[in-house]
Amino acid sequence: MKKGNLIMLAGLVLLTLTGCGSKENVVMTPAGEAVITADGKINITKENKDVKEQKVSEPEKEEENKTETGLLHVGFAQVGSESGWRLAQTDSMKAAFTEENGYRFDFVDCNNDQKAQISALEQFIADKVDYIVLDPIVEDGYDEVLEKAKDAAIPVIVVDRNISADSSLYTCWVGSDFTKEGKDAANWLIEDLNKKNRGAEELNILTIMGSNGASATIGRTDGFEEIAKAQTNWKLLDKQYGDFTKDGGNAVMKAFLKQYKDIDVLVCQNDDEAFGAIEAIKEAGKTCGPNGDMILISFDAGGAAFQAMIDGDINVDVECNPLEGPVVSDIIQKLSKGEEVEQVQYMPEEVFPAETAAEILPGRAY
Ligand code: GYE
Repeated sequence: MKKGNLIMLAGLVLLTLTGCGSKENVVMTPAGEAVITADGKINITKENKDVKEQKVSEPEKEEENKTETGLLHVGFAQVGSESGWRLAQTDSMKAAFTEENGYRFDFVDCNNDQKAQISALEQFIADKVDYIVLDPIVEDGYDEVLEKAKDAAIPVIVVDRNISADSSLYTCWVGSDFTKEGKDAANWLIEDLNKKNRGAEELNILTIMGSNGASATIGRTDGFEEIAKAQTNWKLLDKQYGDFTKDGGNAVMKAFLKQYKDIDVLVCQNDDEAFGAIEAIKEAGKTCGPNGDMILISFDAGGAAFQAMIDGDINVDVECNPLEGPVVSDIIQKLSKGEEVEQVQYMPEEVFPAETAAEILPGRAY
């Protein structure tokens, strides 16, 4: 028997004999057979044996996490692998949470399925991980599982997308200001049109949104529309979900091209959707980009999108920074030392118009 278990056993026996333990407090002898109940009687039942197994196995598990391996056990419930941005964020997390850096890292790709994500979180809680990292697929519906993590005293760090749950249910959040990204896109459009003396032109605008319920979708849509609705000559014709994928962007754009003959601006809420839309636009014999038939605005600003700007297909890309691994690791290190961390941390981000792409691409990290 381990030293920790012996101490725990002695403590519980003492509690029991001094009458401080509740009637349900039952303890096994080191041999694992006899049970001493609160009233001092020795009892052997299958039921009690089960209780013993629960009580004594908890500290054993903790020891396994922290002392035996010496590693901090972190579980990451990732959204999925829908986009280039997502793969860059996964790489950033995996590079930060290595064994050499002192971590045991459990990575779960939840394939854009909230139920699967909640199960992954429940498994992390059952495994008694030291920290949970959650990138929430949608904003709502995590309250109950976060309550369970809180009851188990497992700190939860939310990354990238936001959740609607009360902030007392998680330790902190690190990610992007999606509403600001949406506003930045609209403000870039105002400036660009003004530079070209097109500020007063009637504009037909279409949006391919991300996935339904994701805070990245909600923020980018709200931010863009807040500015757009104040421009009396801008017409927001339509918006449809493209699920942040190339296929989704392609399908929505094909439908838009059938339905709308006069498109001035297309907003794609991520680069993958933009790549799918560009294919559909070209197939339809049309063009997009700085010298094209329509202005194309994208979000994320990954390397492939810089190339598409250089190739003349995208007008501007609003950056969304996926390099969250080192930031989250730093938060966990601080928490482990008992230090305070910021409740909300935004990633640094910029806006990249096509004319800056050739100069900037070589220095990009993703
Ligand atoms: O823009 C998109 C990804 O949540 C910010 O999700 C993220 C978004 C990102 O699939 O490419």
